Amino acid sequence: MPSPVHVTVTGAGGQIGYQLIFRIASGQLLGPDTPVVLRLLEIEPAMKALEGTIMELVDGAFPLLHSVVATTDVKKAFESCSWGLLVGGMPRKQGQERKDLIVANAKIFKPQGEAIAAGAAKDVRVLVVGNPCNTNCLIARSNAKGVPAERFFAMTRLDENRAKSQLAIKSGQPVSAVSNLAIWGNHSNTQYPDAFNAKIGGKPAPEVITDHNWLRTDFVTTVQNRGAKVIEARGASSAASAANAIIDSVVSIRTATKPNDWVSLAIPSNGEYGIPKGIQFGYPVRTDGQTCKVVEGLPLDEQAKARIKTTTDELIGERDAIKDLLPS
Ligand code: NAX
Repeated sequence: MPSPVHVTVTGAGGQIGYQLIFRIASGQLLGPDTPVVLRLLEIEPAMKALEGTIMELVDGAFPLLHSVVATTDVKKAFESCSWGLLVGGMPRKQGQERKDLIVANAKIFKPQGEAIAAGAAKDVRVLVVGNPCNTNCLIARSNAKGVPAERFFAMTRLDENRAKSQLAIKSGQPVSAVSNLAIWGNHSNTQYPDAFNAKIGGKPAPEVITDHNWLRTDFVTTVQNRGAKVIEARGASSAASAANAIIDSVVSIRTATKPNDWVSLAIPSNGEYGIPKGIQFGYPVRTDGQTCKVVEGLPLDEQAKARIKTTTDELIGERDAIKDLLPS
């Protein structure tokens, strides 16, 4: 057996944590040959619930689960960590302004970035899920001195998966036939799910779905507002599908992208498509399993450009709201 890989999950006692950690323990994150040490970070009031979840982990008798560390100490949580899954955060309170939520969460992600720099493994890679995930990722990344920026990702995969399923349903094809689906920008309701560069059964999606008005309007708003619809129906936000998207994201980061396809990840902008450098932006991305690159040169019509500008402006506003937490 190879040495175990340390995987840190923050907010492990929350509802996504409950869906996620069993899948990691079963080998779905890092494959069937890699033992894992789960390092679970929570705040004090959630430790009791986490204890119960850990009892269930033990009761699962997972052969790949080497050991579990549960802690409220952010430094201890990230010791030797090769994969940091930053899920935990503060939910929006009634009447709270989005800006206040951003600032409250920002304060969580600064020390986590510092702890990653101080104690994580040399090969650490980090996926930020806790919202607002693009900007939380920017904060963690900026405060993780010495860790290359390209090791930080924010999650747009749930949006990609939602968008693929909508195209599959509309075209009557299986979801496995849908590829090349980019989510541009922020993981918020300003995101732009791009049907015009997507493919269905290898053909351009707009050739398969000829109702272009639907692709431009209802498709986009359905994907943008899917999270709110799930809350409305379930009385709680997406958890199992979010955990599933975390697994998909990590698998996509650590394995080579299929030929001619791409995946959706928010990575630090290097100015591709005219996006300001440094913001954590959802792009179409390809990887060889080590280095991720933005797929450049995709055609974007005027409406796509306008939508991308809207989501870019939102990210710039979020960055400006937390600029005090970014090291100068
Ligand atoms: P829960 O409220 O169920 O769980 C969050 C957990 O984080 C709680 O157990 C809480 O105690 C813990 N926590 C709070 N402060 C912490 C800190 N400083 N350190 C460690 N843990 C801390 O939320 P859940 O439904 O699990 O969602 C978690 C986050 O994912 C939220 O921010 C949510 O908005 C975000 N989401 C992001 C998605 C994405 O696609 N990027 C989709 C799903 C989800 O909405």
